[in-house]
Amino acid sequence: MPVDFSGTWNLVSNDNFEGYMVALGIDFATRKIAKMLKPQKVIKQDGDSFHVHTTSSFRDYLLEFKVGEEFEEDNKGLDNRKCKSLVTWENDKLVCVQTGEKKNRGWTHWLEGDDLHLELRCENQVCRQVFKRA
Ligand code: VLZ
Repeated sequence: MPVDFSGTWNLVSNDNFEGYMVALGIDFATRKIAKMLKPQKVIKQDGDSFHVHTTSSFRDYLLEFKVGEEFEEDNKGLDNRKCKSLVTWENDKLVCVQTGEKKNRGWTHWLEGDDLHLELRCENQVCRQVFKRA
């Protein structure tokens, strides 16, 4: 696999995280805190096996998956809704479809220059995040 997302990444921009959180039904008080955060992502990639740890001063979220293998995701500490998740390669992009109660839920990761991009989707909302290497 040509692309390697491994590394420690710091959030530098976060467009419409608020809309994404509203779409997920995150309450007002939690949103107020969460939108101030500058999360860090620690990604460990071994071929198609991924360990993605999103950390912040408020909450952490750990996701482990293998590309092409569907798994149950609990979204613990986020909206806590369970879904079935499947991550696949679309060329050099890593695309996750999260099937469950929320329509059009998922995310896409890709590299652009030295930056890590993440698009988070839920219902009709799209959040765009950019990370730089720590
Ligand atoms: O990222 O699904 O990299 O899971 C934000 C933690 C984590 C801050 C957002 C607390 C996870 C927020 C985004 C409280 C509501 C996500 C995937 C792709 C991996």
